[in-house]
Amino acid sequence: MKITRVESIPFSIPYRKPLHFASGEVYAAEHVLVRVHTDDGVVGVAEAPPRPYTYGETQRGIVAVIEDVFAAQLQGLTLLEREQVGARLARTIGNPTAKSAIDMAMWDALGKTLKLPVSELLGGYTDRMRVSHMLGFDEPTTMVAEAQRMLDTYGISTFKVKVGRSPAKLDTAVVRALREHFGDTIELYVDGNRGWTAAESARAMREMSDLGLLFAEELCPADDVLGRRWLVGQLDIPFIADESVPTPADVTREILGGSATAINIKTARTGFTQSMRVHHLAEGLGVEMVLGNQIDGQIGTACAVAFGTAFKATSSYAGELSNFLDMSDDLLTEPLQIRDGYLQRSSCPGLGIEVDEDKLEHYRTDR
Ligand code: MUC
Ligand code: MG
Repeated sequence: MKITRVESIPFSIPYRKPLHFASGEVYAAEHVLVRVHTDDGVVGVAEAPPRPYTYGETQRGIVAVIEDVFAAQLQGLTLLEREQVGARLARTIGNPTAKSAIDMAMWDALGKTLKLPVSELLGGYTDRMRVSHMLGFDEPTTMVAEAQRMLDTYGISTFKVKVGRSPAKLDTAVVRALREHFGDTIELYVDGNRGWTAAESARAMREMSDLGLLFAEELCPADDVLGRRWLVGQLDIPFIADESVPTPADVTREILGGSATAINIKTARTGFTQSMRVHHLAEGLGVEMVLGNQIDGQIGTACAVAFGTAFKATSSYAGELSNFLDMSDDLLTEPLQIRDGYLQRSSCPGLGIEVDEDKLEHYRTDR
C-alpha cells in the first residue's frame, strides 16, 4: 500500500451550457485529474476543480503544487497513513482542492486494495441520494424551461437557484416564476455567492418570503461580520455557509458567531478525511448539512455521492450532484446516470469509476 507516484494531469472539457453565478462563470471544466499509484499496482483517482474566485487556486497552480511540493511529501507513506499525509500537506497553506483530490484518490486506492466501496468504508449509511440541480443566471422563462427539462429528463425536483445580481428584482422574479410554474411539486433554495450586501439580502428575502424556500446560502460576504449576523438573525429558514467554511475552524467560527445556521459540505474542498471532520463537527454543533457541488465533473460527483451516501445527515436533503449534465463530455468509461431524481453510488471497490484513457488523451492539455 506504499505510495509510489502522484500524477496531476490538466484537462479541459467544454460546457454545453455555461454556468453563471455572482462570483464567476464556467465555460469549460478546466480541472486536474489526480492519480495516486501504489507499489501493489493500484491506482486511485480524483479530480481537482480550480475555483480562483472561491479559493484562489488555478489549474496551473494545482498541477504545480502537486508536482513541486505534495508529490515528494507523499513518497514512502502508505494509504493508511492519511493523518501523516494530512499533516505534511498542511505545511502548505491553502490549495484545498489539490489537497482534497490527493486525499480522495488515496481513499479510492484504499478501497480498491481492500476490495470495498469507499462509501462503506466512510460510513455506509445508504446507497443513493436525491439530486438537487443548480440553475445559473438567466431570464425567468429560460430558467423555468431548464428546470422543466431537468424534471422531465432526470426526475430532478429540487433546485438551487443562483441569485446575487443587483438589483435583485430579476433574481426574485426567477424564483417566483419557478414557484408559480411548478407549485409545491419542487423544492427551491437560493445561493448568492456573496453577491448582495446584507441589506439587499434582507430585502430580497422579504420579497421571497411567500415562496416556501428551503434555505438561503452565502447571500452576502461572511467578512461583513455584523451585517451578516444581523441578516441571519432575522431569517426564518436556515442560512447555509458555503465558501466561508472551507475548514472545520471556519465552520466553528461562522456557526458560533451566528453568521450561519447550516453548512454546505463539498468533497472537492475537504476531500473525504476533512469532510468527515466537518460532518462530525456540524453534527456536534447541531446544524444541518447539504452536500454541495463545486461545479464538479463526473469524477468529482462520484466522490461527492460516495461521501453523501455514507452518512444520514449528508443524505437527508437532496445533494447537488447534477451539474456535470451541463458538460459536453467527461472522462469516465461508464457515465453516471441520474434516474427518477436519484443518483446511485457505486457498489464496486473504491469509488467504482474508471477513466477512459482515450478521452483523457483527447482532453488533456499538457501534451
Ligand atoms: C456553489 O454552491 O456556490 C459556484 C461557485 C463555487 O465556488 O461553487 C459553486 C457552487
Ligand atoms: Mg454556494
